[in-house]
Amino acid sequence: MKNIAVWGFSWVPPFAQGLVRDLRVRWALEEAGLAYESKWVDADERNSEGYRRKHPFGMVPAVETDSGTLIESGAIVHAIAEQSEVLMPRDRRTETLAWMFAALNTVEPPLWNLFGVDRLHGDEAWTKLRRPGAVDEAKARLAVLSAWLDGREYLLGRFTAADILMATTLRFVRHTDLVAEFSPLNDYLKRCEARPAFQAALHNQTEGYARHTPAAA
Ligand SMILES: N[C@@H](CCC(=O)N[C@@H](CS)C(=O)NCC(=O)O)C(=O)O
Repeated sequence: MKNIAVWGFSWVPPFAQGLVRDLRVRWALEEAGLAYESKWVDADERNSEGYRRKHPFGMVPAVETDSGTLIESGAIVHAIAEQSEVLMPRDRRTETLAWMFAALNTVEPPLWNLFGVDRLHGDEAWTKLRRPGAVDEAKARLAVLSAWLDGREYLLGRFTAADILMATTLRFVRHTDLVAEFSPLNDYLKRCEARPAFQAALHNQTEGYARHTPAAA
């Protein structure tokens, strides 16, 4: 993978900063030691024909490389991990992949749902009825995940690409105390976020927003 460009949103409101999924891709590239360029798309451009040729849904992240364009944060992190022993140990590829799917397919849906209830639709009446169930569903997943992490530094014991997807997923409920309620989970998230590669990725994403902050924001 060469000449890598990562597309993210040029700006998002503060409640979403540090959560947009190009963070996963940046983090994986930083862990793998692969250089990349940041490219930014704004709310209007993302629906343009030009951008939709990169990402058919007009979303981020999209990644351009010398061998083509990639979409879907999980698939992109996987493609990067395929090239990095740090992210996908050769003898534990299947396990790594299983936990990558667990992050995206089992843990992300209830956490993203709660994020939507609270942060995207919080001022709508229906959320009052929906929220208790959404919290219960998130908690049920977090309880199991926390038990798995009790006594493990990372999902597979050692750090892999699965931790990038899991930790960024846990951040979707950073506006609640749900992660803090489970100390193995809380320690895990802090451990992941303390990694220099995570810090570099967050810095690169946030720096982009600082440069593009709308005058009225
Ligand atoms: N499953 C996709 C989801 C991508 C996604 O939801 N991206 C958000 C930013 S984090 C986005 O572009 N939202 C704009 C929209 O929903 O149209 C992935 O993991 O890449």
